[in-house]
Amino acid sequence: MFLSSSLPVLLLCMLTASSSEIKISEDALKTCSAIACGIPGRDGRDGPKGEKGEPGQGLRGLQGPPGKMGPPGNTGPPGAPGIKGTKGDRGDNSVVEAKLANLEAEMRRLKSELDHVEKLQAFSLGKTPGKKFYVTNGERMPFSKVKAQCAELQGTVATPKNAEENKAIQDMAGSPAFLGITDEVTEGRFMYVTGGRLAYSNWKRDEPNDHGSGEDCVILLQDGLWNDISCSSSFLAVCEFPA
Ligand code: MAN
Ligand code: CA
Ligand code: CA
Repeated sequence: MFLSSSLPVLLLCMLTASSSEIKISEDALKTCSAIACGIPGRDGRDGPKGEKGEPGQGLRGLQGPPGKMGPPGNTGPPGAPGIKGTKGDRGDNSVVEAKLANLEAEMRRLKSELDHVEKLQAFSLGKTPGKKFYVTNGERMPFSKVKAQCAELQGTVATPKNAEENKAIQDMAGSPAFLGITDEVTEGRFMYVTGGRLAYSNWKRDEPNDHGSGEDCVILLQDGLWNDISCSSSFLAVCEFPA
């Protein structure tokens, strides 16, 4: 405002000064009246703040050291299941095969030992190939117990089917022994306990007589003859085994 109103006066003052110099000389100022030239007033109020300038061209400082580690974050949700793995290879059979080889070797050793024991037993029993053989534990017991003992040994009660077998039992027993023969099913009809009617007998004179309260079992006396006797009486246990 000031500049626009005082500019013609100022230009006039300048034209009266030296033409070679574009400046307001002291003389020009002295020749101008105070009203025509004017005296500059006081400074006006500050204008509004300008817009932020562009960043300066100076060097940037070096990057500082990394800050301290922050606290751990919350646990995230479970991930999706992984893909199915490939099929594993077959297990190692070497341990099983080694155990099997040991078992087979042990079985061969046991078979050999059994063969040896069987030969010793046959020799000690006077066993003859193709002939039945008989064993006794030397004990006396009721007939039911003799049957049970022989069955436990997978044998049967000694049962002579001919004179030769009767003699073989007589020789090895040495004392009265039960035979595997009874008339328990039908009185007076003697049968083999293994089944079948009697095919051979060697009764003593006047036997069987079913004496007293009854006699349904049979014993081989020391002389090789037979007598019917009470099954609850105790006599030698002799078992028979096939040839
Ligand atoms: C006598 C005879 C036999 C009978 C026995 C019983 O020896 O009568 O027939 O079996 O006694 O002890
Ligand atoms: Ca009888
Ligand atoms: Ca009798």
